Amino acid sequence: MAFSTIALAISDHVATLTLNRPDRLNAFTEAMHEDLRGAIREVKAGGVRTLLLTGAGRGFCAGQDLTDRAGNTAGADAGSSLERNYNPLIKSLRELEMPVIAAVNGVAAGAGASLALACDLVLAARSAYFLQAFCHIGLVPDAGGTYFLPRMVGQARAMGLALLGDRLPAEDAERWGLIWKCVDDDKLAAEAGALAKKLAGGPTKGLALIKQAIRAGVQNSLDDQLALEARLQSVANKTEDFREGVTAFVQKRPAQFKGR
Ligand code: LHQ
Repeated sequence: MAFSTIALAISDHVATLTLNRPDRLNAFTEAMHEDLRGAIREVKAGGVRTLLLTGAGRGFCAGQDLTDRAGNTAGADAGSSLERNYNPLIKSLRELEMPVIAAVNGVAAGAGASLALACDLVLAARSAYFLQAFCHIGLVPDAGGTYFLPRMVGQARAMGLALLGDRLPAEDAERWGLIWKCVDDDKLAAEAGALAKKLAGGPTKGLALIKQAIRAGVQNSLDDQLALEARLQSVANKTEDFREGVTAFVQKRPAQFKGR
């Protein structure tokens, strides 16, 4: 499928999805949402074992394109745009049965920051920053922002970020536990690529179950979480990759996981 606002490259079980409107810092438009739906369909169609999201040019994503008429930005109902576009996007990324990595190459603002935070692992270039831009235009953090932030950095920091809308540099984001890792700008693409390759060679079904368990652990009681771990472990335990992992351990060789 050909896309006009993003690029999708699939190689060695890694899908690299690049937001590609660099002159607008990759801000979301209605057309981009349509492209993203198509790309996620392709990723789910088979063979992909890790998704890597990044941005073209100097930004990662500046959130909603505030000039996109089709996106009903000014005057029309932002809530319906969220229900139609953003909420399904965030849910579909969270539910993908494979690791999803964000390589944040530059500013991640508004819903662009939420997009990054919806990913399982976030790497960011040292010069990148996260910006809860919503308060500057009289809006509420959306696309999951008010869900992710307090869970990831606690109430005090979430409130400060959302009410003040100051830039949070990548190094602080790492220190605060908002992201996995901050790396030098010139190393971001290589590090993110290496991470994606490593994860794509992993036991994909088991990794998907890990995502599910860690997410549920944030809200479950200990009893519920212990029960969930038992259920998920019986699923993991029936995969071909589990058998391969144990066999490889016994035979003292690296495991060759197939994602099955
Ligand atoms: C942009 C944008 C942009 C259009 C940069 N739109 N052109 C909202 C409403 C409805 C439905 C659902 O959800 C939402 C959620 C949201 O995401 S609301 C938050 C929307 N985003 C923002 O408010 C961020 C606006 N952008 C900025 O504050 C700055 O551009 C940042 C801080 C991101 C980057 O600043 P600079 O590095 O100084 O770059 P710049 O401002 O010069 O931007 C470069 C170009 O990109 C510029 O165009 P130009 O023609 O002058 O070169 C900007 O106008 C354009 N651009 N963000 N969101």
